[in-house]
Amino acid sequence: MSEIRNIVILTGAGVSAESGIDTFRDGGGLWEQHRVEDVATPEAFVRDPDLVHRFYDMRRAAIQEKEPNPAHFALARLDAEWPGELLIVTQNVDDLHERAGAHRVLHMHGEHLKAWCTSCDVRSVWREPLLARPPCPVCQARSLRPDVVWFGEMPYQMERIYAALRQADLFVSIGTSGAVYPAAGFVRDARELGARTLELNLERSQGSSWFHETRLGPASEVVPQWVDELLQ
Ligand code: BJW
Repeated sequence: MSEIRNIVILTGAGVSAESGIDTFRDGGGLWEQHRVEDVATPEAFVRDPDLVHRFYDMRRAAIQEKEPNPAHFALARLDAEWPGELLIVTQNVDDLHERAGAHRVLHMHGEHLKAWCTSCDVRSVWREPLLARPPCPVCQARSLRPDVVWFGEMPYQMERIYAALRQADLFVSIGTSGAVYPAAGFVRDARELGARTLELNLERSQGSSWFHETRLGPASEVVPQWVDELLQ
């Protein structure tokens, strides 16, 4: 492993599953009979803002009760001890990587614990419900929405992600189905740019054939094993 210096890690809902946070596409992937694709869009928010606020208020409250699991802690240890470049690109909107102690984390699909004011364009730390339309703490407009990236919107910090992928010697994907782009395309991008590619997942993802290596198992087991190997 001595030739590996720069690492990009992509995480998805599977890394938080054992913390008790539901994934999107396992077990039916429905919330009150709605598919995620029907609530996580700007069109859904225009059509039925109360429905969308209830969906996010419930999930924002729920994540504050959850705790990081051994996969989050192993990645935080890797972040602390890895001497080269490392970037954890998470699709997750929970804060469990940070609560486990990781610092080099980028939330490409936003964060549950932030609200975005569409009047003044400021993002504020937010832990409370939005259904009652509380005022923006900066401009007082009642225009707050969850600071998450919906289908059809541009994920955050794409330039920084692609810059890291260009430098990566190793790309590791953990607990993501490979169903949602552009994240689902990172393995192909990384591989074409010369990185070794590794998948850690409960089952093979949709883009599994792009990985040089796949290790199957629960994240709480396969991630700590892989981190131990890398740091030994
Ligand atoms: C375990 C485990 C355990 C379980 N241990 N593992 C047609 C073709 C191609 C693309 C498109 C298309 N039509 C439209 C698009 C684009 C669209 C898209 O991809 N749609 C698909 C449905 C096809 N994408 C977009 O619109 C994105 N924007 C965009 O493309 O902008 C233009 C652009 C162009 C070029 C460059 C850049 C930009 C935006 C996507 C936004 C996604 N938002 C959501 C909601 C976020 C807020 C919220 O949380 O509500 O993000 S959707 C949802 O899916 C969420 C997730 O981050 C994302 C990915 O899900 P994830 O994490 O993979 O979860 P699951 O449930 O799918 O999988 C769980 C995995 O865990 C499984 O593999 C299990 O095996 C595993 N697992 N337990 C280990 N214990």
